[in-house]
Amino acid sequence: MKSIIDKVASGQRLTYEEGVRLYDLDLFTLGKLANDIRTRMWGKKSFFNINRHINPTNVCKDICKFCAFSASRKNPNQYTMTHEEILEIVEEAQGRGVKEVHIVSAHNPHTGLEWYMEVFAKIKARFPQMHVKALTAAEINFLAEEYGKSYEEIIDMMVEHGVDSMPGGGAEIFDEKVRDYICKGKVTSDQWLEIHRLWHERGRHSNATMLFGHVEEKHHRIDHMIRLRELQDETGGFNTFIPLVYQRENNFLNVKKFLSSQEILKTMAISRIMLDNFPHIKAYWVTSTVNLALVSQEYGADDLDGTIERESINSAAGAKSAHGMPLEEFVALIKNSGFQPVERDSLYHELKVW
Ligand code: V47
Repeated sequence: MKSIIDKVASGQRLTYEEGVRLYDLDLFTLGKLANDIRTRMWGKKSFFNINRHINPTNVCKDICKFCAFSASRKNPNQYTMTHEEILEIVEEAQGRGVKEVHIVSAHNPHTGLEWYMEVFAKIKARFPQMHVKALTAAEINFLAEEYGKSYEEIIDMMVEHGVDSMPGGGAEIFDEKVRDYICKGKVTSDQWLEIHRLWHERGRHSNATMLFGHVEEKHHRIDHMIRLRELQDETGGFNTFIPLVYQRENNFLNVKKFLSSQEILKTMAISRIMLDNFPHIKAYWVTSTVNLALVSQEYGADDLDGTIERESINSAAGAKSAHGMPLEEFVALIKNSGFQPVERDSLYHELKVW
């Protein structure tokens, strides 16, 4: 173990095997190693943005066992927003100072490709300053398959219609066996990585998530991180890694075990250590709880996402995020935990130190 600790302390990259062994370290040793890296990179800064999540439809062709958001036997209330409804949300949000809309939908085969794409152009035409973060690799794969297009063609359309950056959703867990069990038929791991590679080749940025705390084992998490690290070595296009804690309510995975706070913090710290080429690690308060996200700032995380305003995917599965968080409260929580709240734009340019 000492050699692994020495390697991390001297800034050397860990192998897959060493990454798996990190889980055997005690929480405080891991925290210290991760916090040293975080402090070297960002000092006491904790980044956030003023954003609005919009989930325009929950009608989905795919069946992911962990998902409580898509309309199904457990969630019979289907909805699909019109473009006007989406634009009204963006208008109200802009009025409150929101600078990014994060738009993620289910895979709805009834709307047509235009419904997905044209709303971005309409947003950009009416609100040119608004950053549009939209379409996960899972949605892009769905649109390509459904409408007989290549990934390149869908990505060209995104660029033409004004999408600025891609969110990190749909990555789940890359291990093929686990993936087959939790979300068979959805975008494969290789496809997810390929789509992000193509997006990065256009000079664009994206994020990467990892859904953990369900049926996967610890070594699957390390494998997931290594696959991301390899792509990042090639493209440098990822901004942030976001470990998403699995929420257990209203879905078909039926996981009984509870992930301990200790393991969530360890995973946060291990992400910071393993992903030495990712600028940011995000503690997404929606799935980790606010308090644990604040503690995560001392375990490698330097970003807390944002105010969110409304959120449907994770809150459908039990997260306490349906109504976001008021800006003043968000800033006060970061300050009270001993960190410096830095409002950023979607690409991590610093806008205001609060
Ligand atoms: O891809 C679905 C996850 C993701 C559950 O890029 C669940 O900045 C926990 O990707 N328990 C969507 N998670 C959210 C997402 C995201 C969130 C915040 C920031 C960014 C970013 C991206 O939510 C899905 C899926 O992995 N999810 N069901 C669940 N039961």
